[in-house]
Amino acid sequence: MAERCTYKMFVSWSIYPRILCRSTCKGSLTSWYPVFGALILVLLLVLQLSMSVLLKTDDRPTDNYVQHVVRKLTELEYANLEAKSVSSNRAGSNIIDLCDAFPHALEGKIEPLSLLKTFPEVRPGGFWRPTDCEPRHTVAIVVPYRDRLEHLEIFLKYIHTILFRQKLEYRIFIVEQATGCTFNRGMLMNIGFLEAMKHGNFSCIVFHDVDLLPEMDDNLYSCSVTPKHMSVNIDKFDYRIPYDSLFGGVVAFSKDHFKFINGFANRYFGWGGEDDDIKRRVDNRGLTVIRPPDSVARYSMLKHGAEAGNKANPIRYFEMKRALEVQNVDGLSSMAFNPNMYKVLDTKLMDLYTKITVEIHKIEVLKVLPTLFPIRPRHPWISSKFRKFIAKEKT
Ligand code: UD2
Ligand code: MN
Repeated sequence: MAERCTYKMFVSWSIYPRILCRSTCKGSLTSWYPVFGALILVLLLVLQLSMSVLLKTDDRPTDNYVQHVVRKLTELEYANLEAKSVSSNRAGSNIIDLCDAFPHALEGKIEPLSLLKTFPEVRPGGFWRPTDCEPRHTVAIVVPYRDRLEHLEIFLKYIHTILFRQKLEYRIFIVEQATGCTFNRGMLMNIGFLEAMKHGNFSCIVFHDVDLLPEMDDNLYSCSVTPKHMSVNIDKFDYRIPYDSLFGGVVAFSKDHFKFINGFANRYFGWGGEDDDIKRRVDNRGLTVIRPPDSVARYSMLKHGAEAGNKANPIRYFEMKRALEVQNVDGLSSMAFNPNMYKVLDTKLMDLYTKITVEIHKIEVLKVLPTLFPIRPRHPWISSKFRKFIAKEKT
């Protein structure tokens, strides 16, 4: 009888309302309290365990771990490249080893301004390749430039040290825009790309602002399987990315990917827009952007103000709206279609770089594109100043 009562009580407590149990086996419920207590404790324990597994709050991989994974992945990537290049490079009898994917000379953090020195080993035109091993990458560094001599001098002395340590075959191209037309960073990059290809068969191109100095020598100036944004964390922005889709500063593209997206847009005159536009081009072609780990992608920006010849482009937001629509028209394709868009005035082999001076012809650049404002806007919110600007753009 006692057993039946206990059984009934257990079933009733767990399934039926407690009042039912009280009516059948009054008085013996208290003897089960320790068991219920234990059950509740076990339940709480299980709940806590499953929550910690689901939320994973305290076992996120460390930055070092992420770096390690990225490096392993990159090594795998390099191993594939190695298999290809070994067959082509080692046909002769003078076999030397491929340079390490992560050369031993890399130290991590460097003090930008402590490195300035001269480089007798760099060949005229800013060309260098290691002699003790076969370089894995052939890189063109393309820098858009006008009237920032102070920055250029610091940049050149500094960047060579890092590129030596990384055992790259490289050449630096400074693409200088002649006076007379608003600065056009995107188009200078395209010109740099086309001109660099005349000087060598570069498989990788790093597009680089002149005022950015890498703080870590293991931020590799080589290309990856997808386009790479290298200047993620800059001192000027407290080493935090201002917005997630940022793609300005320093970016690396394989030659094929750069052609695949049709290069930079040429239609951005003045400051801004061209960097967000190229990010849209990359996304539109289904390419993902990779970034080195936060602790590696660190840069210092040399101080500067806004230049008179590079005022903020007032129509950049309008232009960005049609970024995808004109992707195939505006870029490397239009430069091949209309060779009058620019003129190379001079190519000089300087001690530490190749200097390409170009003249950009704005009217020719815009000529190949559909008019941005086909109907003259009559909305009351458009100021007369802006109306005049649009009218000028149309001519
Ligand atoms: C941001 C971007 C830059 C570019 C620009 C908008 C980052 C870190 N930087 O830079 O990549 O998208 O906005 O156009 O995201 N330059 C000259 N002479 C001039 C003007 C410009 O040489 O008179 C060159 C130089 O290489 C310079 C670069 O163009 O570093 C970008 O111009 P900026 O430094 O004035 O623009 P900033 O720092 O706002
Ligand atoms: Mn800058």
